[in-house]
Amino acid sequence: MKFSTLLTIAISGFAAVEAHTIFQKVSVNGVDQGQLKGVRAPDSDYPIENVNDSQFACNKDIRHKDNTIINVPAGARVGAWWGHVIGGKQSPNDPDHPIAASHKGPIIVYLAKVDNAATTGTTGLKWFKISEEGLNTSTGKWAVDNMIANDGWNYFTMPTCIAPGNYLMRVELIALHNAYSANGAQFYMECAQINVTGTGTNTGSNTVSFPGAYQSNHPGIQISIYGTAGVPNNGGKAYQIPGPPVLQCSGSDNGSGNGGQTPTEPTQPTQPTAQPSQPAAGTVAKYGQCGGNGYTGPVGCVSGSTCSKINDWYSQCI
Ligand SMILES: *[C@@H]1O[C@H](CO)[C@@H](O)[C@H](O)[C@H]1NC(C)=O
Ligand SMILES: *[C@@H]1O[C@H](CO)[C@@H](O)[C@H](O)[C@H]1NC(C)=O
Ligand SMILES: *[C@@H]1O[C@H](CO)[C@@H](O)[C@H](O)[C@H]1NC(C)=O
Ligand SMILES: *[C@@H]1O[C@H](CO)[C@@H](O)[C@H](O)[C@H]1NC(C)=O
Ligand SMILES: [Cu+2]
Repeated sequence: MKFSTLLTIAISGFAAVEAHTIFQKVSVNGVDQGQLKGVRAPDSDYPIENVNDSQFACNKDIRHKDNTIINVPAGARVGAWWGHVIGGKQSPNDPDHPIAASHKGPIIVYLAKVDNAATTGTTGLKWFKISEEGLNTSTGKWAVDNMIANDGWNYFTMPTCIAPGNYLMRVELIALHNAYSANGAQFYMECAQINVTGTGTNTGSNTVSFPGAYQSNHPGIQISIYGTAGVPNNGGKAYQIPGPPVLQCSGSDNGSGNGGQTPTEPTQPTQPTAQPSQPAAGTVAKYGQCGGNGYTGPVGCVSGSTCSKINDWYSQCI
C-alpha cells in the first residue's frame, strides 16, 4: 500500500479545522469487505468544489489502491462506509466522524462498465446512476443525516438487472452547507472496484461523463438548504438530485443498455416514462432482499426462488 505517514500527519493537521469525509470501505449483504479493500482513496479528506475538475470521477492523489475486486451479486444490499479521515475517527471523541453534521446533502451511486476494475483508468468512462438518496421531506432527513445515524454506512441495492462483469462503483456525497453561493457545494467521492455476478444483461443507460455531468448552477448543486425557521431541511421543499435518472430494471431501461466504454455520447435523456410499477408486496425479485434484522419490506420471493438467510441482517431470494 502506498502510504506516507508524514503526509497523513500533515493532512490530518489541516483536517482538524475542517470536517470532511472519505468513502473507504464496502459491505456486501452485511459482510464487511475490509478497510480500503478494493477502494481507491486519497489520504486527503478534502472535497472537490469544481464540477469540471479533471479528477471529478474518482478523486485525486489516490494513495490507497489494491488489486482487490469485490464480488457483488446483482440484487445485493451494498454498504459504503464513510469516515472523517482514513481509518475513521481523527480523535477518540471525534465529533466530525463520519462527517460533520452540518454537511447535509445527497449520496449518489454510479457504475461504469470496465474490462478490469483493478487496472482501469478513470478518464473517459461512461457512468450510469444506480442509486440516489436526497432529502426525505416527510422526515426532514438528508442522506447524510441517515448515514451519520448508521455510523457511517450508506446502504443501497445493486440492481438485479446489472450484467455480470467488472465495474467501477463511484459513491458520491454532496455537502450543501455552503452551497448557497456559487461553487460552494462540496463533492466527496471515491471509487470501488467491483465484479457483479448474476444473470442480468444491463450495462447501463442514460450514461454520463465525469467531469461533464454536473452544471454548477443546477438547483441541486447551487441551493440554500436552510429553511425559513433556520432549520437545515430545505424548508420542507423537495430537493432535486443532480445527474441522470436512476437505472430502472423494468420498463424502458431493462435492455442491454448503451453503457460500456463506447465513446458515443448518450442520446438525449429519454423523457421520464411512467414510473415502473413496484413489485407488489410479497413478490421480491430474485436476488432481492426478503428478510433480516431491521428489514421491513416484503418477504415473499417470486416463483422460482426462495428466501434464504445469508446472515442475521440479510436474507435473499435465491
Ligand atoms: C464547466 O464547463 C462548462 C463547459 O465548458 C462551462 O459552461 C461551465 O461554466 C464550467 N463551470 C465551471 C464552474 O467552471
Ligand atoms: C421517508 O421516511 C419515511 C420514514 O422513515 C419512510 O417511510 C419513507 O419511505 C421515506 N421516503 C422516501 C422517499 O424514502
Ligand atoms: C467475476 O465473477 C465471476 C462469477 O463468479 C467469476 O467467474 C470471475 O472470475 C470474476 N471476475 C473477477 C475479475 O473477479
Ligand atoms: C423489459 O421492458 C419491456 C418493455 O417495457 C417489457 O415488455 C419487458 O417485460 C421487460 N422485461 C423484463 C425482464 O423486465
Ligand atoms: Cu467538510
